[in-house]
Amino acid sequence: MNGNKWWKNAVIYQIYPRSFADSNQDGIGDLQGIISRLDYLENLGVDAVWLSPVCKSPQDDNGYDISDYQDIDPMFGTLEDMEELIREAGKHNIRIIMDLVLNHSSDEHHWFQEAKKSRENPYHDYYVWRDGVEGTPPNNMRAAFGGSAWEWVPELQQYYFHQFSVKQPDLNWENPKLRQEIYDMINWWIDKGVGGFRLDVIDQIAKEPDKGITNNGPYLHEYLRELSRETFQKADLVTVGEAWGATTELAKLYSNPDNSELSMVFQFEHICLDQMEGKEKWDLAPLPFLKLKEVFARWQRELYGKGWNSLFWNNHDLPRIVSRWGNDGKYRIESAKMFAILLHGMQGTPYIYQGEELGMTNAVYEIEEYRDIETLNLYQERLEKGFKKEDVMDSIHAKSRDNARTPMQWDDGENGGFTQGKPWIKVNPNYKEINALKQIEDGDSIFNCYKELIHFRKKYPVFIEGDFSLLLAEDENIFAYTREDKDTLLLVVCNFYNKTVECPLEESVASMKLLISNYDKEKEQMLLRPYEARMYLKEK
Ligand code: TEU
Ligand code: CA
Repeated sequence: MNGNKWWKNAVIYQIYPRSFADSNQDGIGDLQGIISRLDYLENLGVDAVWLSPVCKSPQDDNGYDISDYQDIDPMFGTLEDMEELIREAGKHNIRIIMDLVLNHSSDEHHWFQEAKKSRENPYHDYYVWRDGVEGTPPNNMRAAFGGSAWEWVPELQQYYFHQFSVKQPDLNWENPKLRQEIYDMINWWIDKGVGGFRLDVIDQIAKEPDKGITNNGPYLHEYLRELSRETFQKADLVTVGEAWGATTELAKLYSNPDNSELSMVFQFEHICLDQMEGKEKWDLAPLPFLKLKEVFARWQRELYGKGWNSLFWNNHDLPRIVSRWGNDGKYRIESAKMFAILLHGMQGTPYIYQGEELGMTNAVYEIEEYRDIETLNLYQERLEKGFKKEDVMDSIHAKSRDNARTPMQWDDGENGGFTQGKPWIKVNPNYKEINALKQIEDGDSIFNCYKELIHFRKKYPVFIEGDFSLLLAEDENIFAYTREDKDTLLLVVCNFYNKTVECPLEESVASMKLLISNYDKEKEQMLLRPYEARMYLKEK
């Protein structure tokens, strides 16, 4: 049972290794760089670190194309460095969570190299092949990074299926031998002492391309239960699946308290709200605020006692929240703290993406400065379709994955202290203003706000098990809710916008103590300044 699992009161920090800290000045972050920053992570107070993929990879999709699941890419270090990281992190009470990319491998993985030798090769069936004729793919399914999802291999007179880039052929989960190899590999990592796994696009492993099915295939939960039984359940791990297609109903299966599948999933209902309906993320639309509140409240309510939520605003695929829905100009500090307070009061396991705790912002670059395969392909594709360059750049500035991937800003030295070499992607020029060193020393910084929130989550059990109620559901500016258990009441009140608003909760807060806020603590009347956020507590 998932009753008192450690990850229920944990806060998890995501590292994008190539952009975190560079130890050997080749311009790319690495494992020794992470080891050198463990004190920083311990100071922040996080319990675990999820590393985006560090396994061997030709880096077509920055490591989400793995060519050897049991080795480390030389760009990041060695297997010994990884073992050292697990050990050293352990000394700081930090567990290491690895990113498992199980929907596809790299085309340079030896399985695929074998698979394309002949139809009779024992590895052929590890991938998804269909017969056909050149120029006429089996159907018109599209890959996430542009183009057809089918790639022709003349030697075999067959197409293989890839939901992402051509260099990321989909694995065939129908094959029991492939599944067994995956379990053996996972158990090998468990034996090395990892604390858990994040499972990349896990809802896409049970695809059925002949029926046009990508996610939520009919055998998905059967595969997950087998995977969990053969691996995760043998150890006290946290597992979080990336599931763009999750609904609350599905999330109750994934995160069933009987521990039969995973600990929790990342779901993206809130994340997808600011795009035009039925269109792509690049087709920008204003955030529907009432809907945002409804989505959070529904996930909080429906998973209560029946599953477990993950809580996040950011990851390596998403724009920076302070630029996206906050204010990265005059109210950057206030709005960054507002997002922190709003999220950390909810039920679930919070994930902080590197730099979020500093209020790092989006990058607004020329196209030449972008590195992400998704962004670069999109740019070409839209220009060819006749979109105006300015419009395409607006979309990229708003939504490019590289917004999250610019180097971590450690101090105001060269390249923000990330590297003394040439960084693989341009450092955001605002590093002189926004950096870790400056914020650690400043008691009022965003960093210290996160630190306090993490501390409160560990101090008061109401954060973990308290029941959630949304307040002022129809209010156009304020996001307010309570959490309640038999001993404690917690109240979170946030002004989501850049204006002063009156808050009709004067009576509710009268007997409560202000735990944390993002403005001068003295002002007690219920007039909320731009992006003002307050968290109150009452012991009953
Ligand atoms: O992302 C899954 C995914 O669907 C993304 O392509 C997402 O849709 C996109 O970034 C938002 O536009 C995961 C990883 O997080 C991502 O980094 C990988 O590129 C992708 O899987 C393939 O492994
Ligand atoms: Ca390096």
